Amino acid sequence: MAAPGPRTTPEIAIVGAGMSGVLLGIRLREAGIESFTIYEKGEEIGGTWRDNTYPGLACDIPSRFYSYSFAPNPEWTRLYSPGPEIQDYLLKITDRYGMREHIRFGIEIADVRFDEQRERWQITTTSGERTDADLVVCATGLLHHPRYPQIEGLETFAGACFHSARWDHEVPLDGRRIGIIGTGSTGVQLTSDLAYRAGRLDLFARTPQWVFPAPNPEYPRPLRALLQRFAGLNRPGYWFWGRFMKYGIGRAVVEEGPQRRLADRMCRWNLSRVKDPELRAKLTPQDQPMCKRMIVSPRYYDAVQQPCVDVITERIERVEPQGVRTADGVLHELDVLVLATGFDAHAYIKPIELTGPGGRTLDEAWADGVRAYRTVGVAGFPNLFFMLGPHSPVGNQSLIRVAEDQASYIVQWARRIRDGEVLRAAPTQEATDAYNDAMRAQMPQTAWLSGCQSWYLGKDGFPELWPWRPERHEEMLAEPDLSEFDVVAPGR
Ligand code: NA7
Repeated sequence: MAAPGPRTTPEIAIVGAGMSGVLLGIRLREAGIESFTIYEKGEEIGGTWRDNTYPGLACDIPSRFYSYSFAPNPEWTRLYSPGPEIQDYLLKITDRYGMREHIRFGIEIADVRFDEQRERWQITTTSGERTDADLVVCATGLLHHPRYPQIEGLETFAGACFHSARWDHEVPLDGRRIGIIGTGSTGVQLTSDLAYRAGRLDLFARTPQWVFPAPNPEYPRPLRALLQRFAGLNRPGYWFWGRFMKYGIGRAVVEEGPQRRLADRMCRWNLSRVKDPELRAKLTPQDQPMCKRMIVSPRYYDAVQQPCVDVITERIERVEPQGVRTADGVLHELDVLVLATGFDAHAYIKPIELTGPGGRTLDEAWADGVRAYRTVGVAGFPNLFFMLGPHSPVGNQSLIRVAEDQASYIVQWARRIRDGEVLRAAPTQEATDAYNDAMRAQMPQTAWLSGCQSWYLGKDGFPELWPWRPERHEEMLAEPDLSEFDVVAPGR
């Protein structure tokens, strides 16, 4: 039986209206493709920048570079902007590029399965609505599912208790006894803010982390006005910070060399600023800098030296109605308990059920560990792409830059479908295996396997990050390599 004819108006379903889903919409429209829908389960765009509203929230990438390359933002107030500014920026871009008319808010996708007869994906929402798509893109984000700790008695706490990504703004903070569990980027940013507001702050630090002392200067008003007036002046900032990240930390995390040594020294020097030797010992990590995601903060060590702050490294035994009891028997009485315990970065599209041709599910395909093709495709799953999917995080780089590489790659496939060159295409198993083998061979050069636990590691203990220099990601996604795909043309 001949395959169906060309899909000149390909239906494209994008799941998620965060930074990457909106970006893909903008790029599709630029390519003259308007037949796309972005499904968003929430009531607003923004993904992680919509969900996270905790005090002290900021991006750890310089904002001039944490911007869409085609839409610089003259209004950034600081080198590392606060979270609300980033969400504001994303809202403006969504409106400026007319993306709202493509977004269906409040629609949660439950099931995506390939209909072999019609050679299309069939999508079912949680309310039972069904629709078809020629191309499905999972833009569901990386840091999306809060991870709640398994601590005995957590539910018995009598005060306010919430995850950092589900901040309860009704709860007063000033002058109160606040506990924070977790010392990742979130715990560090929270501490840097709450140390100056709390009556007492107990920081439960199971594993201390290295902190890079990047300053965070304010951009003066006259400069912002100038950048507003002359748009071209924004370009050097993007270029400079892009280079800085690419040749600095972008090298340090994936290879030995002067960048890694410098980052290492900067972190150690930063820690040496903690005067009290006992406190300094508590804050000294056992692993190498950058094994976990490097934390960027100019204020953290000043914050932990505030008289109201207590860094607690004793193991948490349980939570009781009055507070947290540690293994030494001490009860740390609290009014507010914040769980800065991170996210399940390995859920990807879950809880959506995804079933490809032959009834093979994505869970089955990834039973032995996550194996994607060049961060975007999956062998045996045609016309299915990921944005910020497996191995996408390019160590401490701007995920916007990473998403831009992926968006232009996906648009190239969408064009081929629209132009009748392709009906469906999936990466071959052989190409996928070769890519994953090369990645594994490279991993020992990175800093992530130097002996720590982190959200970078997948269930097979293998980091789900990009192990090469950032420019390799751009190169690998510059153009589809057709020899690595099983391609079916229309009508064949
Ligand atoms: P992270 O970086 O995953 O940090 C989570 C923190 O929570 C980390 O310090 C964990 O300690 C701690 N944690 C988790 N569970 C527990 C329990 N049960 N008891 C004590 N401590 C616990 O999440 P973040 O939100 O800070 O940052 C995520 C990313 O967002 C970040 O990397 C940036 O890219 C932006 P552990 O180290 O496991 O001992």
